[in-house]
Amino acid sequence: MAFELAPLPYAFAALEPHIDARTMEIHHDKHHATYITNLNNALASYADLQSKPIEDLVKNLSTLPDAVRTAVRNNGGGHLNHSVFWQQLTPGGSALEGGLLDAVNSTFGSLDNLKDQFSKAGLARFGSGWAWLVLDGTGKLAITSTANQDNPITDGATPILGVDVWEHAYYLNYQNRRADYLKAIWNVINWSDAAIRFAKSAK
Ligand code: MN3
Repeated sequence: MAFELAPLPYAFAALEPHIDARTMEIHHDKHHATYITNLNNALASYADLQSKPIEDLVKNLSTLPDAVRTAVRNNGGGHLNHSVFWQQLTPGGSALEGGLLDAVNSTFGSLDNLKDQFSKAGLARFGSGWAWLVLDGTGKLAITSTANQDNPITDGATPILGVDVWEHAYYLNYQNRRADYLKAIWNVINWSDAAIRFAKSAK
């Protein structure tokens, strides 16, 4: 039971003009696919690990055999992060409503303030990584970022929204302008997906 690449839930061009079709095609069909290939290669002789959900592997990195821990951290993290990221984007975006909206207003004052802090976290991430809205260990919303393909679940937080800030996520359209990508992406954020993750995890 090797890990497999699920199809994108929309067409490559569906997020234009905010994210271009060529970027989505390369990002999904090449970058994400390569993380899965490398993960499967690393776990080729670990049938027990291949059968576990990817969240479990990334959450429990410290329990993995030394020989595969780094490969799971990088390539398993890449598989998990992108599997979620595709779900968190949707053509035209979707509205922030319900319990997550209330929690955002309570914690950040407004959605605009959240966007501002989130963008700052993404811009401050030197090199490659991700910006996140998470539920921290105490059940409070917080904004953070991680390097490379690290996922907040490894440190006990629950990701609610994650945005890829690797150059491969935006370079064809935005070149060095990560700030413009982080401004545009709010047009295609699927808050409904984030709200479901919040509802499952909020205490
Ligand atoms: Mn990526």
